[in-house]
Amino acid sequence: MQYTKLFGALALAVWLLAVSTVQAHAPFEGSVPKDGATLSAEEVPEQFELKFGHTLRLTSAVLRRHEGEAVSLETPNRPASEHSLALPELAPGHYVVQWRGIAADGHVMSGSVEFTVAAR
Ligand SMILES: [Cu+2]
Repeated sequence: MQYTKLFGALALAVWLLAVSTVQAHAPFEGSVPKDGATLSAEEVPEQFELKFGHTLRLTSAVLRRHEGEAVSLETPNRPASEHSLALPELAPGHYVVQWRGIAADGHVMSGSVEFTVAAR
């Protein structure tokens, strides 16, 4: 009986921890351009947008061109659920944006988005 109660209390504690952790995170909800997108030369964006389910402070975002140099994108140093980053002029090629941020609960998050700018 005692063991059953103890086990039940432990299971509840683990479940509550799991639920609070999931809710506290700032889930990645997408970007513009989308991951895997292929853009025509006419669609080349001037901004890179990131969207999260909760507020997150972006600490860095780096744009890399395939076999090319890495460029740091300026990140607004404030918590927000949507971020819009100015892009340099993009020549045709394959690009990767690697971002890092800190969610409101202090968890470090990171991810990357790849897209291609097609040649004319
Ligand atoms: Cu978290």
